[in-house]
Amino acid sequence: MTAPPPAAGERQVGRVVASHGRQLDVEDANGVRHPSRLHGRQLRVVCGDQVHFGYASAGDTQANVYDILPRRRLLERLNGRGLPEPVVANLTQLVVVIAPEPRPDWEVVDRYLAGAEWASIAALIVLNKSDIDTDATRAAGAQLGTYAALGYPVLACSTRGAPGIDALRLQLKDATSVLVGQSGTGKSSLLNTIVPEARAVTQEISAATDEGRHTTTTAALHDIEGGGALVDSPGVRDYAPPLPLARQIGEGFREITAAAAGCRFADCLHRTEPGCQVRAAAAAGTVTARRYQSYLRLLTLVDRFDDPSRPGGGSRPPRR
Ligand SMILES: Nc1nc2c(ncn2[C@@H]2O[C@H](COP(=O)(O)OP(=O)(O)OP(=O)(O)O)[C@@H](O)[C@H]2O)c(=O)[nH]1
Ligand SMILES: [Mg+2]
Ligand SMILES: [Zn+2]
Repeated sequence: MTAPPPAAGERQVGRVVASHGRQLDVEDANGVRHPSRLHGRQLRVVCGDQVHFGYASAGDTQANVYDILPRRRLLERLNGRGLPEPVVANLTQLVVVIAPEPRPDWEVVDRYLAGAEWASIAALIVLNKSDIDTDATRAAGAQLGTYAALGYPVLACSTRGAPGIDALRLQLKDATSVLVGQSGTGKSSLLNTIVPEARAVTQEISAATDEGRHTTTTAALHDIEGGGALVDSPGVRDYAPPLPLARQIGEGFREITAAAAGCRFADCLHRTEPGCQVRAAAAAGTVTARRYQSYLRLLTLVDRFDDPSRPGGGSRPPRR
């Protein structure tokens, strides 16, 4: 749809539905899209942001985005220097998409979930491509049981006819959800199934490497008929959320938080401290060894970014 440009100087509130560097698509209150550019060098806008925008003069083909309204929840990632970068703003739910192919990287799943816990964002896990009838699918399904036991909603679905899409629709209703996960798990395919008008580009996984090829390169937001919005995001090879202090890392892992209540020391990091109930639980299997490893590796990452003598170290701004 094309809109008559608003009168020069008039500013309205809109929502960023796509962002390609400094070029944006802003949707106004009537659902009309306005190609826009950032006004001001310092502005850093992401998909999902609420912004003030308007046309500088009548007849302009592009609107200007002047500023960002306060963000509620924000999905962020750590860049290589250990600095947080915004990915999607004002979301309410993180949907971690895995598949039998490419093989799930569970540490990436744990990091998304930990980031969601630290940022108070609801999260669920979706096993897509459940139409593929292989041991890999069954193994992934079994791992999902661990997460269900922790209270995370989990569901299996497929964009190729097998059941599960209705359950996913129900989870997405009235929420602003972002699809995240490894490249090639079928995030854009899921978006196209839920919002057919989106017509997002999808692509076969490269057969040579069994690695997704990062088909989606920018996040884009689409309204879901009947309520809610869905953001498709580029796949990742690896992911780290912004990290809290070392003693707060455990709060990203529900079972570690629960077991930590029994540790001898209140500031126990659950590494080698005596009287650590988390380590005991990991040895006994009530905390899965794999999740415990994910926890320890995040702690190591905190050490690295806090150590100024290391590359990228000491660059982390103080948090909380
Ligand atoms: N068998 C099967 N294949 C699927 C399913 N969903 C998606 N695919 C295929 O998986 C491949 C990758 O799908 P995409 O939707 O492009 O994956 P993506 O997660 O968006 O990938 P990136 O944009 O790179 O992150 C495509 O060849 C899809 O046709 C499914 O439910 N079953
Ligand atoms: Mg995609
Ligand atoms: Zn402990």
